[in-house]
Amino acid sequence: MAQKIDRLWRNCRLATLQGEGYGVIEKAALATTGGVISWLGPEDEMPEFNGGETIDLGGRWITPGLIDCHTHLVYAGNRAPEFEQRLNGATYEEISKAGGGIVSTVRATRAASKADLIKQSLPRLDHIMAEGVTTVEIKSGYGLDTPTECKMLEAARALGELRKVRVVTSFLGAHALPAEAEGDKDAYIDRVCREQLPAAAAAGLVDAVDAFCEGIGFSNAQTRRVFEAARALGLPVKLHAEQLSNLNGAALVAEFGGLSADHLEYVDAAGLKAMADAGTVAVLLPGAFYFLRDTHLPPIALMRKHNVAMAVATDCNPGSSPLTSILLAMNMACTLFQMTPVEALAGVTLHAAKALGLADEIGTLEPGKACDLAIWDIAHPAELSYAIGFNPLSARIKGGLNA
Ligand code: DI6
Ligand code: FE
Repeated sequence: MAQKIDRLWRNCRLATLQGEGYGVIEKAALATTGGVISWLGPEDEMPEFNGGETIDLGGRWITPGLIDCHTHLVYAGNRAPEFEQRLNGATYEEISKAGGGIVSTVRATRAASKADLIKQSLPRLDHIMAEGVTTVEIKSGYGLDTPTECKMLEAARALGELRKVRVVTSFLGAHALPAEAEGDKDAYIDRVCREQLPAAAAAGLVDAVDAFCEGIGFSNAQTRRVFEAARALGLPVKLHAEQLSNLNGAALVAEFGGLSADHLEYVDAAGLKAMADAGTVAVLLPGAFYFLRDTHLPPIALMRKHNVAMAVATDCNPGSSPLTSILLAMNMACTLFQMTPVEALAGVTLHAAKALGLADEIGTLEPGKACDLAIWDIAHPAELSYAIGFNPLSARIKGGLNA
């Protein structure tokens, strides 16, 4: 009996991201049933299907729906004045030490209602989704107290209800030191571990736990305490590691079997070796490198040598990466970091899924995975990394439906 399906896309080309390179299937078709991919392959090998609408794609390409696996897109206000200060000579670290930077966004985010936070964040999400993103990670970290951290995570979850996109949340209470902590980082980490994180986790708002391990953030020992609290709650960890200096954060997050270590401009071979052994993904954030006019490149060749999976994300945030384009992040990964277009595409699909612990559900085109697709008006997948500021998306499919 013919297999029952809901929809069939035919006369298309697939970049499955399975096997070698793009995992191309020419003259292909893809079927969906109940929101998952039920069949894909060359059209001339297609079995007989029963039911469903057929869509002729006229040779267009299908990739997995893109995944932005590192964003801070929920926040209030913006930091354009700080951008101006930096161009008048101040550094990101100086601004941070003078009470600007992250804590200025904390002031604005604390003052905003949840509804206002959603309203201000929605256009950023819409812009990201318009380039074929079907899953987005969103961090807290501009609250730095229990009510505001929870408000941010609730806003993030609400965005996932308002739009046809999967939202994955990360708790980032250890992002910066709030003014009321009066310089006492250890006492603040106590509150993160004993109050903020347990409260946010109990409310079901936390998919993973992140921290900012950095001179202007928290030490390796303080980060370890956050990870121990996460472990006690059964939550996976990830880390902003080695962005501006090397505090051995990569090895630390790997020790905890972490999902990802992110940024990594200053990571060394020992950190990468630990990540490779633990299966921890390197999340590269060229938008922050670009916007901070950083010159210290992440060691991409060493990552390849150690077989560390590399993801790419926008890091959408008001201070170091006001970027809402995953395609531009891919372009920058190629131009600034010399990643290849196939690495960039794997970085926003296959490896981004792994960085979120969702490799079984999304990130490649294969039967059984969610039917989250991006359909492109392109002649070759390298165009996705090549163009600057051009969006060739033809359709975005979430769970088998146009979204
Ligand atoms: N590293 C970053 O690049 C962002 N957070 C972090 O820990 C910056 C966040 C900001 O400046 O608002
Ligand atoms: Fe970040």
